[in-house]
Amino acid sequence: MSEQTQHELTVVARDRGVQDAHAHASSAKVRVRVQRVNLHAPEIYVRPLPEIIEHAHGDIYAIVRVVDRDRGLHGQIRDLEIVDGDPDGHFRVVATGNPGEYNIAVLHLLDREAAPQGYNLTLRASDRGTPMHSAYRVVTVRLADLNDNPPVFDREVYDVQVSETAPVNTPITRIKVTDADAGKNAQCTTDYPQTSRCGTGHLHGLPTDLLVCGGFK
Ligand SMILES: [Ca+2]
Ligand SMILES: [Ca+2]
Ligand SMILES: [Ca+2]
Repeated sequence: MSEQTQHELTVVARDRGVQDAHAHASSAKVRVRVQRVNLHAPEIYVRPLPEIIEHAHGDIYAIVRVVDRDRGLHGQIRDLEIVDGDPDGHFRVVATGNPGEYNIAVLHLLDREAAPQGYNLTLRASDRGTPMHSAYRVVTVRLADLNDNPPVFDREVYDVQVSETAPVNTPITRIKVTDADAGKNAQCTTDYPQTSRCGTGHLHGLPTDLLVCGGFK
């Protein structure tokens, strides 16, 4: 579509001759070309998934539609890019083939533990107008947790000494277990399968005391 529209006017000039028979008239054409202006920045509309489960092959996280209210070249979309929020290149914008429609594709498996807050992808859409206009939109990607981490003790071996006369409920040592997952996937319980003399504890990433539950005699 042309970036300008043209209007043509005819202008007639007549003199004021004394008698109509001797009046003269001339005409000229006035051509007016109206240059289109890039008035609007593109508008970005996003339809994302609610969340992605980590380590799942998601392929596509969101469908993005970009529109521009200008006409002609000023209203055509040059590109849509991820300009921030994805330093390791986990996502990519892929054109669908439909004008102004793109997918945000997941290139690599996502690890919730590496990005517990998820991702805030900043999208930038630009038109082909002059001067070029751009618009930005932040898309939040939430990662759902998968139970892919075991509990981890803060030590492999706890060497402790305790008196054989230690009364019941005497603290022996403090044990800490952590789990890098989230929610229930990170909640741990402990027990002591090799002895009945010690109690059990419930850990949520916090230290717990191992107590004397029976006599050591
Ligand atoms: Ca525009
Ligand atoms: Ca876990
Ligand atoms: Ca996990």
